[in-house]
Amino acid sequence: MSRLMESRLTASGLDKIYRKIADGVRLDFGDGLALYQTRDLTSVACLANRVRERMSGNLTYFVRNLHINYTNICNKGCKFCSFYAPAGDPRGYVLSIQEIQDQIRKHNDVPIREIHIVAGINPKLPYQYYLDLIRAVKEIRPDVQVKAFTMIELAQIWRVANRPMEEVLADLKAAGLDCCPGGGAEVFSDRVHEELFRAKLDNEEWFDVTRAVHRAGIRSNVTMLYGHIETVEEKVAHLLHIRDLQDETGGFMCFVPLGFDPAGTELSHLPVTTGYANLREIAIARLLLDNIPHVKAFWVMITPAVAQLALWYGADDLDGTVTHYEITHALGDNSHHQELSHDALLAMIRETGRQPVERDALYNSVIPIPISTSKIGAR
Ligand code: V47
Repeated sequence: MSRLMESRLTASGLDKIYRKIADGVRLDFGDGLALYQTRDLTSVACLANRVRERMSGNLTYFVRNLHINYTNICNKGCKFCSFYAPAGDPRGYVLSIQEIQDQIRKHNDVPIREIHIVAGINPKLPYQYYLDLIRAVKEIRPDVQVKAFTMIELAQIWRVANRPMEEVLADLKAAGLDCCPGGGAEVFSDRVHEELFRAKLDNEEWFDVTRAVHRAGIRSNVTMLYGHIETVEEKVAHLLHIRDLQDETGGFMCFVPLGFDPAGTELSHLPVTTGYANLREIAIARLLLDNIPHVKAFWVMITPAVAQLALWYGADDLDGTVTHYEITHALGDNSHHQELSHDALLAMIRETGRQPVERDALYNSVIPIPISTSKIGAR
């Protein structure tokens, strides 16, 4: 470590954490608080980047993907959500299997690797709908991987199936489910749960569904929604809960921090998360989640500009080309068309000196990675 960096880390009180990271010692709750307390984000980033490069070298992952939201009708009434429509609301929709296939067919000429499918909790949908949905995707695009259903949706699918969770997961796998997205985790705090998303699974139930999913051999991602009413202590506890669960199951592929977008929600008086806050969440997550292989900078929510910087703040994944995203509108024009071309993503990554790796939903590289270019600084 350079003298400059050493004195900087000492001045910001992070020297103890630096030593732990250098020695491979796990950070604890107090370290998490210290990382949130300092304003010296450059030092936090320097530590996070060290861990990022230890875990992923110079590689930065991205995927050619599509998002499909099969229904916006939802009975959960989460205060942070602008996407949902309660039953009977004229904005409510359910996509038919035919409509879903039509959406996918529009991208027939694109070598998509992942289709990300999530939606509201619509109790009218029968068990068969979920199985048909996955089969319908695989029927017309057998080459793509289906990343579908949050733990909240899986609990609902289990409810309507009225069968043991193990059998439901086996059916979904047989239909073509490859992995699950990380949405719906929000913040594992009873207080925030009660205040913002009381009708949803509680934290223990979320862990139980995740355990069942991982036990069934289905890997998943995990998120944290920040920038609303949560405290720093609740964020550290959330990250440590994820770390504990990963020690137990090993089934998480990627952590995805999601900055709260207040537009159109019951919390619209709150400010939008800043670039500083977004980068800080990525860096601290990289440091605390020492057992999760990837940390995602989801450009749709934090903007492409901040996502690009995040590649030096702990992130090693930019998600993907996307095209259409209904949950939030980071590009600010209020349209759901949110897309980065394959070339734009490559250019964004290369400009930072990182090595792009096109991946599938399970983080397999689409083309073998040349060893010489995976080294830091190689061009
Ligand atoms: O579950 C809802 C969140 C999630 C808002 O797994 C909001 O790779 C911000 O989970 N402002 C869905 N966030 C998105 C998601 C996701 C996205 C990209 C990649 C992956 C992955 C997962 O969005 C929801 C909820 O936690 N959300 N409303 C809002 N107003």
